[in-house]
Amino acid sequence: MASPQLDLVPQTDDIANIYATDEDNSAGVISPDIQARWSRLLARFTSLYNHPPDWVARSPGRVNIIGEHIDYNLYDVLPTAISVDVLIAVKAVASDGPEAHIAIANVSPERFPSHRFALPRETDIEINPAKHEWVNYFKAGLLGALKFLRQRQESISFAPASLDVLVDGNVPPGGGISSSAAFVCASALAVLKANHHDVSKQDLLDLAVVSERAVGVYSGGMDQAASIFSTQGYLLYTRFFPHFSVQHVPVPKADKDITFLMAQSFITSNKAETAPRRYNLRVAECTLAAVMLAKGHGITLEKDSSSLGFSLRNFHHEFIRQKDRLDDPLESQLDAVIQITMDFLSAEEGYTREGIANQLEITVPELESRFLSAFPVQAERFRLRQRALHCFKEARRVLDFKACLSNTQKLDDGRIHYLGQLLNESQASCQSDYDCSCPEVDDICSIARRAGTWGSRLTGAGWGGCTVHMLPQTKVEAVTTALRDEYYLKRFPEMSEERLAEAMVISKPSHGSFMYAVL
Ligand code: NG1
Ligand code: MG
Repeated sequence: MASPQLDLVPQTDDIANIYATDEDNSAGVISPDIQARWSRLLARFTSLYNHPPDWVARSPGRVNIIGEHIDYNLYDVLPTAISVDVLIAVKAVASDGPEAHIAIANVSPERFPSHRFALPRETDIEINPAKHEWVNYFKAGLLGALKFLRQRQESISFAPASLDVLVDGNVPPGGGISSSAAFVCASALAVLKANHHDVSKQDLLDLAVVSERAVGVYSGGMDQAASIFSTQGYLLYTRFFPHFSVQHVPVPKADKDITFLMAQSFITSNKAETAPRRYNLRVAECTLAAVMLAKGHGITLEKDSSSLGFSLRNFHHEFIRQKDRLDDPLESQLDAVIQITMDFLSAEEGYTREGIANQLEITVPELESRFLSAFPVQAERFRLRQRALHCFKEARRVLDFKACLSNTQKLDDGRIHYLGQLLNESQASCQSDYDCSCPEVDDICSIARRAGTWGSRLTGAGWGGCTVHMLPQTKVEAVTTALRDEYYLKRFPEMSEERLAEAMVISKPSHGSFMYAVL
């Protein structure tokens, strides 16, 4: 059988909201080497299942350029999709029994073995987060998609289609660039399309954020937003307050071609295990800072959409409203809340539970049940001033970074260095005030800067994970060589070439999720 061809012309008429839009250069979305990977995927699918797929869903990994640990405070962030992605080829097939089934394989079957499982007709499929299987991420997207279809079709007799599925992902797993969001989004998209449903980006986002929690991860929303909404060549200015919205921010031309490099530290901070002392604790500290600042200024906060219901953005808004300054530019609003944080929150070694409870005029058990029980938190001291200062200043840096990109047709050297400085300041703040870096990440950033980056910082949750660097294309060779010699080979002399090849990813802002029809 001849290898099926990929339809490179997006079919904007039927699933316009997911396909590349008209103003995009759709031919540029897929380069010749990527086409080769797609062709291999189609050929593998055909030889495996004896028929070609109908659709290929794609969703990319993401990098957060700036705005770290502020999405759950409902402040704006600036991530973008990167060129590594998850491709899922799918075909709806006849069921061979009363129940539908899923046959799923991966192009690397040694690493990711094939599975086959039944789809219960009226109940949800089960996922065991304790059992770490690659197929869980597909199941998470499948679960979200089927729930969505059941609700939409308002009919319990909705019969999901049996599917043949083949997955090809090249986002390094566990590397801090959201292979999970890429996989879950692509899976949901593939299942929806195979069941004849054209989903909007907003619906896909909402269901993917909830789906990923089924795998045991609390998600702030930034990762899925970047994977779904990004557009090639643009950063995705993502807002969570007062509502979710996105704006595509171009990276203007410069004399030197600007590139982003992602470099893994290979230090893993397993969220499931460390969250009570790290990620969750930061969420709690920010919430407590917001509540303390509000109490100190006679403000009663209404609940918002953040995980614990009281975000720093919410306090900021109410404080500025009280001062009748809501028409002021956001930058000067932030300067005002930075000032009152320094005046009001203690610079001591952090607050105890008793100290916070006293100021809030509640008991310690009340404090614990209201703010420290939604998920486990382990801490003696709560560094409210440092965490709040990081968030407000990081939010300011996001605005400054975006303004610097937006106010010009061409980035001159001065502007480029200013952008790099904001990235470096973000790293310094993550290192000191937010305490979410680690010696290895600091080391990578220093090596990279010495070798010629404009700016280097951690990206994602931190405590290890991934770093992002802004550099001229002409310095890529020097920086990757320096990182290889001075970081990877030094710290991990035993590392295989295969792993080393996954350590660094070079990418320009890339396209978010899309779907291709196979003709
Ligand atoms: P990572 O750990 O890189 O997936 C996490 C959160 C984000 C955001 C960043 C910090 C999840 C799935 N993602 O990213 O929402 O809060 O940390 O900016 O938890
Ligand atoms: Mg993730």
